[in-house]
Amino acid sequence: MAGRNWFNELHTSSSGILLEISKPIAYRKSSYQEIWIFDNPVFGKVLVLDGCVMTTEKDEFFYHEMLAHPALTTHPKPERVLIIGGGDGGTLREVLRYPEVGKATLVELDRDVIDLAKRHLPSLSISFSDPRAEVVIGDGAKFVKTAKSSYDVVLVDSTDPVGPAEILFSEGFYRDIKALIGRDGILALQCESPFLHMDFIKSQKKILSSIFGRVNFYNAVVPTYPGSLWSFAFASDSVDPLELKRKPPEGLRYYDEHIHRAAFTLPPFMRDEIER
Ligand code: AG3
Repeated sequence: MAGRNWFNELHTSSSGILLEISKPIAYRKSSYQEIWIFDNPVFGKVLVLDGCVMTTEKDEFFYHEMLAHPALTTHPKPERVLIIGGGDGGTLREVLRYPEVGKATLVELDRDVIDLAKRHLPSLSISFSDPRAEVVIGDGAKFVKTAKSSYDVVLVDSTDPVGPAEILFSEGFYRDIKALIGRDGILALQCESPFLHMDFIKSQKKILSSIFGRVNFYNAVVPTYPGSLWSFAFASDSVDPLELKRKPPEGLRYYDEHIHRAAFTLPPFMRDEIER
């Protein structure tokens, strides 16, 4: 270990993740946060915001495929998609795999995240050049309050629910989204770790259930995230999350029809907490 450089992120007061920095790639203090990209021999380039690992080149597909595809395979006609956050571009790339999607609008608070992703994370940011992609630099919570268009699917690809992202897990924000997607729309969001943040997940279930007719959770493994098992919420009024309306696109590496079903099957420790 000596003579080598290490990054660590604490996930609890007494555990966390340790990654070697084989090469620093970029550092920027933006108006909102500290953005850091470094190289690691196992995970490739690692994107860190305010000390938290957001994604890595090698394991990003677990998360981005699982945030996007469950909603996109189950919506009857996903033509317009709204992504809140997601400045690295990974979720946008997954959304635009569907020819049905005519327009994907991504609302990111921090233009520096997009700028650095375009420079240093091309495998994630590749779809910013797609003509169907529209980028809005701004506050996602304000955007949904004043948006004029409606959407079929809304995906919230946020940081942890602290600081600027806290509002993206609030009742008011979800109500504004509900008004934009109507009865047939789907909201999917990243919802932290069932192993470490069960109370948070339960509180989200309560808030979402007061607004949407059907609220389900599903899980995926994300090797670099706290607790390794990550949850997502799936909310709508009319869509059955287990009824696939189309085949997933070719070339995915984590998601398929079988993973879809498996992901919505919650392990007992989580199911007991959530269904109580
Ligand atoms: N959004 C969820 C990251 C949460 C990780 N938390 C942490 N490391 N403390 C990721 C955005 C990627 N597009």
